[in-house]
Amino acid sequence: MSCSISFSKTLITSIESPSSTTFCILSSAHKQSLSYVLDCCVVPAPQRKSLHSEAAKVPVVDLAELRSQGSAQRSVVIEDIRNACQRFGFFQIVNHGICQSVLDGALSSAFDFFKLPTGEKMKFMSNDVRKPVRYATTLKDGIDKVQFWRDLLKHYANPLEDWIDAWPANPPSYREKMGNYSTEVRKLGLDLMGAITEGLGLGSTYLSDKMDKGMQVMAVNCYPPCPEPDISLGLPPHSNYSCLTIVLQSSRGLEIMDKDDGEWGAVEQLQGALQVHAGDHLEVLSNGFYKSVVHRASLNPDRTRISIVSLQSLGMDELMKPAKELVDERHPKGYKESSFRDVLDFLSKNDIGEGKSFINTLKMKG
Ligand SMILES: O=C(O)CCC(=O)C(=O)O
Ligand SMILES: [Fe+2]
Repeated sequence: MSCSISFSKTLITSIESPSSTTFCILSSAHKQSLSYVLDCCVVPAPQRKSLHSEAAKVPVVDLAELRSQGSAQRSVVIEDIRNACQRFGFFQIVNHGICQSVLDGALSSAFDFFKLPTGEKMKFMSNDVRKPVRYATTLKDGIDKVQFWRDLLKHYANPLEDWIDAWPANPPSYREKMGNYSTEVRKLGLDLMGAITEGLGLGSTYLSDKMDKGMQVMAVNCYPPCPEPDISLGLPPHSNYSCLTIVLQSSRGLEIMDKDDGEWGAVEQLQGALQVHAGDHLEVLSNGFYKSVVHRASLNPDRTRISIVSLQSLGMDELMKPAKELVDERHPKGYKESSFRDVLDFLSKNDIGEGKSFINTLKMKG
């Protein structure tokens, strides 16, 4: 989309879309300076976060033994992951092997990027979900009916050498620090996918080649402090389209929906831990044995929150389908096959803020 951008001297930058309608760009600095939430950011009452959401009782999996092939403890970790995926589609991990300095480096480079002047960030601004590097101030600027209280920097990361030169060169250490984290978290994601396919009875190398060559998308979210966190949201309820998502956050803010009773629960912050989401393509692979976790980002009045989301999937045109080993008379094939490109087509045509979900388009009627 080509937009003509005009920088007003007011708090809110306006941008003209091809249909010539002017809309607001509320970048993180703009949002931070507001003492109330603009009408365009008020989410409809049914979507708002619950005033007193209970803590979600999600498992914490200790990965220390994951890398010791053949040990009894490794089987316990595999079983813990299987149970967590089946019950919640979500878990936290400790002893994941990524040093604190790499985690801190990624978070500080993200904070520094969002502190840059709006004009610098706007160089990457686009609503084209197919762009390998893109900046936005909600989901899709000028298109979303409700604007979400977040800024986003999204970039592809695998193979790193193909993409890193297109990442922001400002702040100067961004590429190095985010690159280090992307490399580490990708390896961790491959190990976890091995553990997940092993837990499904498919063996640890079932998808390893395809995942190794697959997509890695880093979604770096910045949620500024929000003066009215009860009527606005950082991100609306959705599930992630990837196989696996690993999230590093600076402070708490994620809420997940319990698939059994539909209740929302706030995920506790654990120092040094990472969060793992089962995505839509894992639900497909498992033929519905695992369900992708529905989640949303809530806001707080006091501090900026950063989350760095690593989405890992098969390659752009590689089809994900239910594993044939998991399809039988009692468990008929429940999902159509689809690729990452199909996900992008879906995202370009649909508004997840309106509750549209990719996985629902794949479900086969029994
Ligand atoms: O901020 C978070 O914890 C969640 C972000 C998220 O759901 C996403 O980027 O898909
Ligand atoms: Fe998400």
